[in-house]
Amino acid sequence: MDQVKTKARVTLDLRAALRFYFITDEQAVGQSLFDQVRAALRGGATFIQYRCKNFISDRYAEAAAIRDLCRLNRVPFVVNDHLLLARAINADGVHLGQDDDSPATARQILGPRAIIGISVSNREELTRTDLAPCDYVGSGPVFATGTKADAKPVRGLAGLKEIVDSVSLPVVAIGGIDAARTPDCLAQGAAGVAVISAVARSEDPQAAAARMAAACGCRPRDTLAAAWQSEFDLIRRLVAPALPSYADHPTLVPPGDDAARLDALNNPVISTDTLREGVHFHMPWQPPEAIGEKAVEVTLSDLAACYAKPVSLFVNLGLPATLAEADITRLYDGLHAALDRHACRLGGGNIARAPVLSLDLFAVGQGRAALFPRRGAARPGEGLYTTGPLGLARCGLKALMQGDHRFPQLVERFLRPRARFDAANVLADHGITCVMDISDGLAGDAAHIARAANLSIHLTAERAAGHPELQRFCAAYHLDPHKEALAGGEDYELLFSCPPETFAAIKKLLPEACTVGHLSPFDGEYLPGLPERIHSFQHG
Ligand code: 3NM
Repeated sequence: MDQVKTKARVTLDLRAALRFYFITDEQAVGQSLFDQVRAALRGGATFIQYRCKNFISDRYAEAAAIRDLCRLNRVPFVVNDHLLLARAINADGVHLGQDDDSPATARQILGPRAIIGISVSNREELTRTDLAPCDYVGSGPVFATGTKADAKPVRGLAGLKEIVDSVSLPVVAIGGIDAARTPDCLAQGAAGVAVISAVARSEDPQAAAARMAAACGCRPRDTLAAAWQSEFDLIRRLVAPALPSYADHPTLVPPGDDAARLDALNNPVISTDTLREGVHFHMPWQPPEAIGEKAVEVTLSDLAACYAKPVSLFVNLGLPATLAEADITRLYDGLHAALDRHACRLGGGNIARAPVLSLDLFAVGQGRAALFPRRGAARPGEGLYTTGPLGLARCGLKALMQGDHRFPQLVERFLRPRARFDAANVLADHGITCVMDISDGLAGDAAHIARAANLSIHLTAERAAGHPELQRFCAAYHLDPHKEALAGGEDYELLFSCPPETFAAIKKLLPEACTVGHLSPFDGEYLPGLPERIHSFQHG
């Protein structure tokens, strides 16, 4: 047979991900499709296909929940047949049969990054299939299957090998496969095996999935559910990297006892923060280390805004049972890295099960004796300023969600903001008394100052929107950079007010600082003339 070669779009990662491919079974009794996927993932499935021939819109929420579960586990999630459902649900891709929409149409609708799979049973189908837009081929039935009513004639291992040898795309074997038959399929050069009944119709789907994972040479997923029995062990391992550093940190008894003891702190300053998956961070777009780092930075940012030097941080972690233990360790790697950066120590904390990953953080810092900035200290006639450009993090998240790699500085700002202790020191040295960090967006945070000081603020965010990459991003996506700067939260720059001549001196030391408003006596509106409605990140 002629070799049907196509340009490989597929990365090695996709080939590896196809190893243990689970497909949902709408005929299975007593188990929802969500339950099936959860069991398959816990057992070690590396790829999930949502197959629901009788899909009706009532099932949308379940399909979306399965997608989220796959994202949480970093396992690709594709939809069988329903191209528009794949698009609506923002799946990672689609798997098409010979009689479905064409791969070219799928590529057009789902975009360049989508995973597109196509079923090819035999030589005749291969010659009429346009493989160019495809990323992988599903080939079967290798063995007799009772699961697919309209299955083609059985092709056997030789038929599978024929397809594997004819295409340069990874091939997934399907049809009547179980753990015992898996090695034979892989021996034909298949990248992986796809199964329905071997997992979904087994007495114990998770154990069956673990058997399949073992046959595929994949490790069972090391989830917290498995690690939970050794909770104290987990805590010890998470805390261990910090312990050597306590030797030179006299203010603290290290974690491990019932409570931490801080030696007498002059002017203690305390702040708390909460971060929840799906609200404050998003596992699909943020690596666990970055989530850990950011959690620390945003909590310490409140201390920076109060001129306090960080001393210790307490972390209460809510962990979903589906989270891999390796991801928790990576989260703590990020946490320790950020704590080290600020010479801050982990004071202790707690771990509990939770429906989604959540972090409640509590920071203790040492304040300055004579200076504790207050929002209400702003005065009419002063200018309002930030320590750097705004809107970057907001647009960085948008770029990440689009899979657009052209804006690294924006993405970096979203992923790894830094608490501005450097800038806070400059402001403190200039005696600035009204400071806060920008976490909810300039408009929202300026309103806090206006309310606390009972004055009106005329915002002018054009200069804060001047970052060249932000300008390029907004041009590419037809957005107004001014609005992005006004609405964008999570930049964690400091917002402060002072007389213009003081700002001139500060600007010499913080060249990125810029004017964002002017303060005047209250005229009936806190933020007069604010353009349209500004959507800031307001979390309930
Ligand atoms: N497609 P089981 S065979 C969905 O030959 C499907 O393309 C096939 O189910 C093909 O693992 C099949 O229970 C059913 O045999 C696979």
